[in-house]
Amino acid sequence: MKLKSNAAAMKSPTQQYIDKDLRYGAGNYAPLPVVLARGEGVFVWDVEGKRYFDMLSAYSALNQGHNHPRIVAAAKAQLDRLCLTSRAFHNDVMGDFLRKISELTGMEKVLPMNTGAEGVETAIKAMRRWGYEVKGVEAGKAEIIVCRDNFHGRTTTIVGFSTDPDAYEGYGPPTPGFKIIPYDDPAALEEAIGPNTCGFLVEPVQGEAGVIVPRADYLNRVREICDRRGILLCADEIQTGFGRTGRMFCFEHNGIRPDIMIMGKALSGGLYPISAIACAESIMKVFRPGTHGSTYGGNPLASAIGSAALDVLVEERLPEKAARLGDYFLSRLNAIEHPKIKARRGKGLLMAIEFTEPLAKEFCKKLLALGVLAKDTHHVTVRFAPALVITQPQIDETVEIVRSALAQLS
Ligand code: IF1
Repeated sequence: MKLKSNAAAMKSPTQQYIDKDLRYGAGNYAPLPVVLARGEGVFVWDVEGKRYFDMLSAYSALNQGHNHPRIVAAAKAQLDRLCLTSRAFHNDVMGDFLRKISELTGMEKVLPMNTGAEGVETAIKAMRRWGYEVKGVEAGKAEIIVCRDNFHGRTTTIVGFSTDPDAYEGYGPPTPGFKIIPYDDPAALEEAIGPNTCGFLVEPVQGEAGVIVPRADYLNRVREICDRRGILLCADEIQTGFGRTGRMFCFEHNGIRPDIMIMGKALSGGLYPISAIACAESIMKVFRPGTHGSTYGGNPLASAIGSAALDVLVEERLPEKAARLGDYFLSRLNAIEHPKIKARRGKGLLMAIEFTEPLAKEFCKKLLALGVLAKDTHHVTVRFAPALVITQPQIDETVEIVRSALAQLS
């Protein structure tokens, strides 16, 4: 008894927290050995009081920065008033939230859900029903085209059309009705479309694949093909949306609009899981009472948080900031010389360094020791995606740490 508590006392607070996670948690993640306790803007602090630059921003959920005071205040005010009603009744917060999404996206109708994956599932249902009810696809035959190396979430249907074995292996049988084509290849889309095709689901920049930015006119060509062939273009803006790439939505760089937009992550500024799809009434009308829903979707707390999160993006002009500071950040990364860096790329404040060999994890561990949090993907790539509230001096400081970590690489 005494021995045991002595042994526990000798462990660092960090190790004690980690031990508990490992003891009780499922092994579906392999986090870096840091335990975070507080966040503010671009910074987080661990349980021992050490400060880090957060270059992951919860995979772009924190575009507004950790614990943005305005979003936190909106959440607290709503917590004291009303949190959940279910959609069996109206609430006095959701309407304004949906109006703001409609105005930002230029889409007539909005359907709120919770997680990104649910948003994607909602879009899949919308495309299929549109296929049957509007396009006239034969019952049970609807087909959706997706891209190789996609990441759209973790449900069984979504991982069923993943090409990453880590994501799909052992979870079959896959949901039928999906066709996989190469990314950034308009000709492949043209060829894949058949009489039963109802839509094309695509990420404007592939995040998990390693920040793969397609050719500049890719989305324009995709838009033209979808129009001409009569299928829906559905953009997954869950990671690229809300200012991350330098425009409010990434497809705005191309001056086009998808038919269905899926959003999530920064829609809540990191306070709560909120997702949504937005589209024209002619598509959204396929959902009638009882045909889709969610207990928490559009709840008053989520609506208040989402409403404030959108106000912050607009009023602090975060998309413009991401464009300007993203160019600056990437130019600073480009100025670093290192024999093992193969590529540096990005759009706005969504950037990545790719190594010539699997050094990404080791690099992230060096960054961690020096006070920068970043995440490796596919062994060779490290993403940099700070909160859009980051300042130029903070970028300079981060880049100096990146330089030091690179110098320490074996
Ligand atoms: C995890 C990745 C990023 C997404 C796009 C839908 C979803 C995501 C474009 C689903 C979610 C997250 C999930 C998270 C890791 C992260 C991720 F590395 F796995 F791929 F960001 F790049 N569409 N991406 O990026 O949204 O249901 O999670 O809310 O650990 O799975 P969700």
